[in-house]
Amino acid sequence: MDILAALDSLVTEFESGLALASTPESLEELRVDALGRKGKLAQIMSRLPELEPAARPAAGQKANSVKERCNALFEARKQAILAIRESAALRRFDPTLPGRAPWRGSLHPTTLITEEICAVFSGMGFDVVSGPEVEHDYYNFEALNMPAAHPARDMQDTLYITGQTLLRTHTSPVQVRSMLARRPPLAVIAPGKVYRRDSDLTHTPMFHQVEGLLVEEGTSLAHLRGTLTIFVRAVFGAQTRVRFRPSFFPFTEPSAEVDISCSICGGEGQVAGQPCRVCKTTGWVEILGCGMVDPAVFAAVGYPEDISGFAFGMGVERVAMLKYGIGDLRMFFENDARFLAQFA
Ligand code: 2NM
Repeated sequence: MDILAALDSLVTEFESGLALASTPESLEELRVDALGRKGKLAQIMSRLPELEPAARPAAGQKANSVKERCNALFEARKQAILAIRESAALRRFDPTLPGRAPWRGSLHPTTLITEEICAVFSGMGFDVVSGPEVEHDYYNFEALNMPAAHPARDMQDTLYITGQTLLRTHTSPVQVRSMLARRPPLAVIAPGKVYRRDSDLTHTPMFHQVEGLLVEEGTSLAHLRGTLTIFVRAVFGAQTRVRFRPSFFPFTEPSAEVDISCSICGGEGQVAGQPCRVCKTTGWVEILGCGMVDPAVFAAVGYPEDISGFAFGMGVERVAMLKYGIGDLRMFFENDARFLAQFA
């Protein structure tokens, strides 16, 4: 074949080769094969001396335009292949697939249990009230039958701010404030943070309490027992048994501690033949303290001598631990997302 014809067929072959190539790699292979240093064009050009000297410039010019034409064809085909690839990638994105569920926060178990406790008492007509965490000595101790010299003050390891102000050691001062602000009959429940100078495996310097108070003429221990039994069965289930043990608090007389049948082993003392770690095989766990409000407390708030009422208090973290079988108090304060997400 003469050189000029060879140049023409190089272009046609290159063009049909490009049409068949479908990847940038095979395209590049074609380009090197046709236009590379040892490619077909170079081979054809090596035959230039075969031509008459006068015919050589025209052949050289044609070779150049063949090279340009091939390069242009190559570029166009390459862009087309890349465009196809991109649209294929777009088609692989399926907009009808359901999205990833967004990470949703959840309430802290302390909040959940506080709300649950308050909801049960709200249902029985108690008002939910709150008060300051920085308290005056008077509301935290004095009005609660714990005067300065009273040995009961030693029961509280108090965080003092000044001589007379302190971080409340229980939410009872809120009840005192409620009694001062209202007249009987009244029924209030006071949830909130309380502080004690105590820190070990089973005590934190801050924890949460819910305390309740009901004052109404003719209130008896039976009302207290009935109210707390309804509460316990609402939170721990209708099968839960309740027992009262005599106890002592400066602000109640008589006083009692309330045990419930263990929510983990159902009062059996064993779980799957193993000793229950929550009730330590006794089948009972202490859940709260309570009593009939001491007349000295009523005197401090100026209530009539013949009035009566009951009060009770419980630790929220403790209730949550018993309800959910949480073995370690630290879980409540570490804010490990894996722990918290289980209450979503
Ligand atoms: C408890 C146990 C017993 C209590 C008493 C009062 C008040 F202010 F009315 F006197 N509020 N809370 C009380 C009584 C709290 O917690 C273990």
